[in-house]
Amino acid sequence: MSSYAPEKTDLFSFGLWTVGNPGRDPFGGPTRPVQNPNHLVRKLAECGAWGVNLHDNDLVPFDASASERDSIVAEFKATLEDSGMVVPMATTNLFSHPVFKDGAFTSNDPKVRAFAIRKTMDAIDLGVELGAKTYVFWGGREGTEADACRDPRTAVKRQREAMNFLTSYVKDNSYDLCFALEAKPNEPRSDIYFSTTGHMLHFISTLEHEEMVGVNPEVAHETMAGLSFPHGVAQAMEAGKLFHIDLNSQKIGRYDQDLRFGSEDPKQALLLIRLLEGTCGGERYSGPRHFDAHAYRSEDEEGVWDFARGCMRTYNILKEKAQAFDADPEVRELIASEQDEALEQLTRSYSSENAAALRTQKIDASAIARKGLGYERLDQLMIEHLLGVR
Ligand code: GLT
Ligand code: MN
Ligand code: MN
Repeated sequence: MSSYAPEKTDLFSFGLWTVGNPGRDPFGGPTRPVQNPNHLVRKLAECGAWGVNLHDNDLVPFDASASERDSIVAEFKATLEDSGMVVPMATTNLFSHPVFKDGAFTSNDPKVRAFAIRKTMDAIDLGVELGAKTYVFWGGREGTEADACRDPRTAVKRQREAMNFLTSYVKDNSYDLCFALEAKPNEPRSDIYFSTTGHMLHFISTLEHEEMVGVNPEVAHETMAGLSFPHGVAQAMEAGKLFHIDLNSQKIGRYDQDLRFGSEDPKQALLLIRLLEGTCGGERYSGPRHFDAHAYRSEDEEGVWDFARGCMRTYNILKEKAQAFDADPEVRELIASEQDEALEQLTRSYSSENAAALRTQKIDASAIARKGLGYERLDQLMIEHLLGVR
């Protein structure tokens, strides 16, 4: 059995905003001091993480002058260098400043939309300067309470215009950067546009440079919507669009909890890791394993590092369990599907001959229906692997 200690090759990353979360919630102020980004990077390196992600304003304050920006960035680059950490992903804060109270790219005010695009251009420059290869878009404020304020189709068009402008900006600057769109159904808005990964996948297919744009699904966000996270991720993978992933944990029907990875949903987390690590077949996901989560509000700084180590350790424990589950001969036997090459040939693609031949096939629906599938046994095996008795 391995020690489950994180290795650089695990590609574990955390946002500055995750381990830097001071424990604020809508009903109470911070319970921990705000930490310096350079300190967070050094501590993440000590914990065994590989990468650190950031919003523009996690590092450079909203109102910093150009020279302040440059000296902050220079110090941060030196810290990355010293600690051996990388910045795989960057993003823009388009939600904290009150100017974005009614959205950024979808706001009704053209000045707000222009400001959002300009802020994102600057933040893309910053991300690229720090080495980021993926740029995340989370439209937290792109939504409504009073839904009559705009035609939702206008919001879709405005979001498309912004994506087309910004992908062209990236190309024009010859940046090696792709975009990953992150969905969320609600919070902080009552209803957020493009509420699930599925909505995003279709939207991407309508963009000018769709090859540059994929998704960044988050466990908590799809779970809030009551959906299966592994199914959403699988659809993104099958479409070649899983460009990034936000790992955390969430109870269904709650506010966005962003809990320590695997803490509430070990079975769903195991199903997810089977996909990401390719233990159930198919291609392995080769991108960053990003933990977009934070420590409980009850914790002090030590608790924050317990939280960060916990995310990575749980991932590696579940990875071992996924490998063992998928290599278990009893599991393999239960999921081995029936083969009937001649029959499958007929339905693989349409022709009038195939359709006619299909009509002549003997298929005994009643006999098939009588046969049990053994899924109770299969699921029990998964539980036994999870509980450590197999
Ligand atoms: C914010 C949000 C996350 C997003 C981040 C990127 S910021 O914390 O809750 O889900 O991924 O903007
Ligand atoms: Mn997220
Ligand atoms: Mn979240």
